[in-house]
Amino acid sequence: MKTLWTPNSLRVALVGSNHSGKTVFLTSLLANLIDHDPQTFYLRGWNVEEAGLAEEPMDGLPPFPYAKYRAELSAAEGHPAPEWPEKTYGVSLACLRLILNKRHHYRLRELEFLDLPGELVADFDMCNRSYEAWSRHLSPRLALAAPDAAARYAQAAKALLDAADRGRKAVVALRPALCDLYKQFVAVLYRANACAILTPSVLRAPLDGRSVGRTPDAYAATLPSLPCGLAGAEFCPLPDVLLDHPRAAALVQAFADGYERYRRRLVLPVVSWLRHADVALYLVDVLTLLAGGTDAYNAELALAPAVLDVFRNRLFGHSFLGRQLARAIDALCLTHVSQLLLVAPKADLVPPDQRDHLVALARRLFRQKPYALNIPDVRALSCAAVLTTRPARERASGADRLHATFADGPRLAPPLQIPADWPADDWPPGRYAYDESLPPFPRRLNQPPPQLGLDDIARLLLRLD
Ligand SMILES: Nc1nc2c(ncn2[C@@H]2O[C@H](COP(=O)(O)OP(=O)(O)O)[C@@H](O)[C@H]2O)c(=O)[nH]1
Ligand SMILES: [Mg+2]
Repeated sequence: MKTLWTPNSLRVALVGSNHSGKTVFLTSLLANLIDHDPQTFYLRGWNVEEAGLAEEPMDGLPPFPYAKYRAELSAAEGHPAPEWPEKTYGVSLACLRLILNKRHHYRLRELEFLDLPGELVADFDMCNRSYEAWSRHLSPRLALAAPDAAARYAQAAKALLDAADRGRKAVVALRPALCDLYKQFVAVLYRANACAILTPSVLRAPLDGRSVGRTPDAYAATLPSLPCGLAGAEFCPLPDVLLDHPRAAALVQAFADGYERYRRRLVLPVVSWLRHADVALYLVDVLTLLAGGTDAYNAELALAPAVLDVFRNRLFGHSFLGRQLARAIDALCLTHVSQLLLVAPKADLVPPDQRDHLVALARRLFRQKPYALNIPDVRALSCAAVLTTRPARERASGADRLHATFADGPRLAPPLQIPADWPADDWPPGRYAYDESLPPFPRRLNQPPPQLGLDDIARLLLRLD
């Protein structure tokens, strides 16, 4: 028996906005590897001889709740109908060890993935910025997404400061009122489809896992009860006019303390794990961006550099020397990540002849030079982690359509025209609307879900090409 016993382990940074399909992607990939069927999941003639998922916490992170998600998707173990996994609230780690066999040649592989709430990505900008730098960095982006609300926020914040000044009240005491003002601004950003840049992310994925409501109205109703940061150490970005105001120094310091606690507890552990990744797998949810209109597109675009910077910058702190060092290292193009996979998910919702468009759109979102990065190998692909549709023909017109089960039952999906490039002109939300289908996960727990192109990605990750 020929065996390559050195474990070939690969750390995969699975990133993407909230709802881009990370948890489903990971669950289906694990299912297809753990219960590998060489007929449906092509690994170039390799078979999975043995697969084991670590069940203990690693690197201080809890294990990915694979069995729970698997059972949800399969309508097994007490779930009345198949359902997509619930929104992710915590960070967890999946570590899969595989023994692969091809004609008595053996390979040992180890894949590690971090599953995180997509909302946390909006906090990545904190990783190498002081509170003030973060706040100043954020302001123009927020203003771009909702200019009127941004101006109102700045005016109201300044009015609070002036009133405290006139009443000779301690400006530090304005903290809760300012956080409340910021939350009102956040409600508008949410309505403006700028969810991707909403930060601190606990405003969308609270640490206690409570649900925040998906419609703008339901979300706005939950907001007042959510802490803006860690409970007891709340903070929010401040308009520049306050940051620059000499009377606001103590307030800025108090927010900086809350920010620092939040950053150390929530952001840095995740970012440090991601920095040591070998492969970055970025789920670019092209379908949702198209459906969300220009604003959703702009929000993702604003977020992308922060995501990709994680793989480039180093944690050198805010000191002058630290910044110089980071710059020097940038210039040397040193990076751990050797491969960036831009993956357009949910390809099953797109008619087969338009799936190439998804790939082109995923690639073109990152057309700008700075994001071409210093990663040697950048590829764009599309996949459906779970294939929920099948081709069908519309009776009346004879047109090719897709059939799937939706919340209202099985039927044809609405026709969808994916453009070959991002629309040159503004496009409103809903122009490229699509319906979310339900998972057709087999009920048998050891039968992996059907997929599309997920095996291509598995081959890349397992280095079987
Ligand atoms: N049709 C289809 N829908 C998917 C697929 N993957 C994810 N989805 C949809 O995207 C939603 C969000 O997926 P999830 O993995 O929870 O996203 P996350 O927030 O990035 O972890 C799911 O509830 C599904 O509606 C897929 O492969 N095919
Ligand atoms: Mg998730």
